[in-house]
Order: sequence, then structure tokens, then C-alpha cells
Amino acid sequence: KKSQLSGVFKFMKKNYAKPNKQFYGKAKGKNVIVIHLESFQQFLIDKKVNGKEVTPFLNKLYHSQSTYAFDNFFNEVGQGKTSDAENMLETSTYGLPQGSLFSQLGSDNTFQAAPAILNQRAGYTSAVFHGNVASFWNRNNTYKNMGYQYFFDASYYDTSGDKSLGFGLKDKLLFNDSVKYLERLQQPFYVKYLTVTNHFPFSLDKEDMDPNFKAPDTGNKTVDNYFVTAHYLDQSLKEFYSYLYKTGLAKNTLVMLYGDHYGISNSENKYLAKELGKDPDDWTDFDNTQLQRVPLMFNMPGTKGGRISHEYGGEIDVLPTLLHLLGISTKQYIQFGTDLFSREHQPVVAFRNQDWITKKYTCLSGTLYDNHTGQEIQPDKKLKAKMDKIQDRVSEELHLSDSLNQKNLLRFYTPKGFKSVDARKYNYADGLL
Ligand code: GP9
Ligand code: MN
Repeated sequence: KKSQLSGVFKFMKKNYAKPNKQFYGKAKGKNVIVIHLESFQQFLIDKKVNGKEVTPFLNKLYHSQSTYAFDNFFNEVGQGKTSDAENMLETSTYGLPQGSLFSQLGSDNTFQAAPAILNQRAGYTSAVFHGNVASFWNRNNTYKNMGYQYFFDASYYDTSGDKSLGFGLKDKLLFNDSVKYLERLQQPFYVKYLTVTNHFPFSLDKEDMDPNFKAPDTGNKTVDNYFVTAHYLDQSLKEFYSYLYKTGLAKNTLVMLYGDHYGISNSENKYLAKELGKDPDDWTDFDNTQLQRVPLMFNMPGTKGGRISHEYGGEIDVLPTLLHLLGISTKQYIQFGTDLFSREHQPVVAFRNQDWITKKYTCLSGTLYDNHTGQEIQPDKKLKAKMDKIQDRVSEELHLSDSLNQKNLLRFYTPKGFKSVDARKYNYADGLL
């Protein structure tokens, strides 16, 4: 049984990246607020439409001295979309080749996930705030197996009438109406806010629109509206931050923000081209891939020295990065990502379909592109050998992650000092307090 893990252990040994002293423990003991920016792509950052910034608040955070941000950070989700992003961030293992890991395996698998690790290693209380019903993506069951102590889903808020839209409670209300629960959590806490308003089809009620912000005219309504709901999400964050500052929570909190996956699909990207200063007729698969960048920011209000890193990485890398920032070692865990701040960080980004991207190259179904020119290249023998090596590593990594999850192998390995999660300990009460 445990021998099935030998390939995984071998990979972990060569994959492990030791923490960078400069960053290790920088956020030790702080509360952690994870903000999941639904469908939010990196190109929105610093973007102006009709002379106005789409996300002025996030832009300020992005450039702030108190933020470590990344501009070559990619989403790596598959068909499980939001749930794949969540799985990667909580466990540093990949989603499945087909479907959603949360839906397929979340009820029964053994996890060694962030909420349990943080609780056992550093006494963190954990909770998720989300304006949709708990059963969506099988979150209610998966979260219990991950060790989430509380899940404040739609049933905890008034979602009647125009308070909710599309996938649930509007973001401004989610932040506002969850505060009464947040305030009762024992500190330090590890909490996650899953926003929903910036989700396809990007509709918004008139009353929630900023009269000073005008959508672009791209020739595609979905694309136009994407900017409007992204602007609304930005405003909701500004309001939440003003709460964090007013209450003093800000100064002992690390806020981690990330985008889960694209909002604009490949087939709609050509409508974006002009907004991005490109010719829609020259749009290629290479360009689609470049748009898979999403934000990743670590904001510690009141601190200095932050900067924008150009390191290449993806969602798989977040957990070791976060744990090291909190001063929690990761060597004993099975994690496929590596700390983005580590000098040994692995800068190959693996997509779920085996495509990959590095600082220099993008490889899509075996076709190689030069990141600098965006042009296809015919590799010579030497480059071809290098490429094959990267491809082998990507395939091996995805394969090992899949076998780990599909065979539920973590049940055969309990890291030193880790106590298996007992899902029966948690009862989310479904709002019936
Ligand atoms: C729903 C939300 C959306 O609860 O998280 O999920 P997605 O469609 O983006 O996967
Ligand atoms: Mn999503």
C-alpha cells in the first residue's frame, strides 16, 4: 500500500525547495484572509477603460510597499474551475484530468490541507465565507475533510430579493454581512472569502453600477460587462479593507488575493485584443495562454519592502509559499508546488492538459513558442532535448498527483506530527445557529 507512494516520495525529494530566509516567517502568527477573486485575470490590473482604471483599489494594493505581488502567475485549473483552484491552494496537488476533484473525491479522500496544517502547527481557527449554497462543488463535504471548522455559506446571510445574483450573495454584501461571524472567530484565523459577482455572464443590477465607470465597447457584451463586474468587485474590496483598517485587524493580518481562472474564454479573447493593443486577426493560441495569468498578492498592511516579482509560477505553488511566510516548514508534506520566494523554486508552470510555460518558452500540444516574440519556433536538437525533459517532468508531476488523489494514497502516509482529520467533528449547521 505505502509502496504505491514510492514514486511520489522520490519526486518530492527532488522537487522540494527550501525556504528563503528573507521571507521565512515574515507573517508568523498573523491572521490570514484569503480573498478569491472570481474569474479575475491579471490583465485587469492597471487597465484603463475610457480613461478610468477598472480596479483602482487593487491597483493600489498591487503597487503598495506592503504587498508582494506576482505578474507571471498562472491559473492551472481544469474542468473543476473554482474548485480546482481551491484544491490546489489548499493542498498543493493538482485537480483531476477530467471533472472536479471536489465533486468526485472530496467526500471520501484523505487530505493534508491548509486548515488542518495551520490548526495543528500554529493554532489557527479556519472558516470559509461564500454566498452560494454549501453543496455547490461538494464544498460542504470536502471542507470537512480538509479540516475547515466553519463554513458560512448562503444559509447564513439574507440572500432574498436583489441581494443575490447569479451564483449568490453580491460581493459587497458578502463582505459586509460576514463581519459578525468573522469577529467571533478566535485569532489567529485562516479564512477564505469566495466572491461570486464577477462570474459569467457578468451581469449586475443597475443599483450596483458606478455611474462614473463606463464599460468599453468591444463588440461583445460579455467582454464589456466583465469590466463592469470586475470594477464592482474592486469596490467591494475597498469597502472590506476600510473595515479591516477601522477595526485594527489590518495590522495583524496577511491578506492573500488570487484570481482563480479566466473570465473571458478563448473564443471571446479576440474581442479583448483591441483593448490590449493587439490586432484581433493576429490572435493565436500563444496569446490565449498568456491571458491565463491571474493575480497573486500577499499584502501585509503596515509593512514595507514589498515589490512585484516576475518569477514564473502557478496555483500549485501557493501553499508552500504561504506556509513558509507563516514560518511553517513543509518538508514533511506531499506537495507538488514549490515556494515562489525560494531560490530553488521550480519555474515551470504545468497546465492541466500537459501544456506548460517557462520564462522563455510556451509549449502547447508539443508546439514551441518563444515568449519574447510570440512566434512558433522549430527547436534544434539541443533545444528539443531540453523541451522533452521539461515535458517529461510536467507529465510525471501531473501523473503522480493524479495517482495520489485517485487512489487516495494520503491515507497511507501521515506526516510527522500530523493528526488525521476527522470530518465528523465538523457541523456547519447550515445557518441554523
Ligand atoms: C460557485 C462559484 C463558481 O459557488 O464558486 O464556480 P465556477 O463556475 O467558477 O467554477
Ligand atoms: Mn471560478
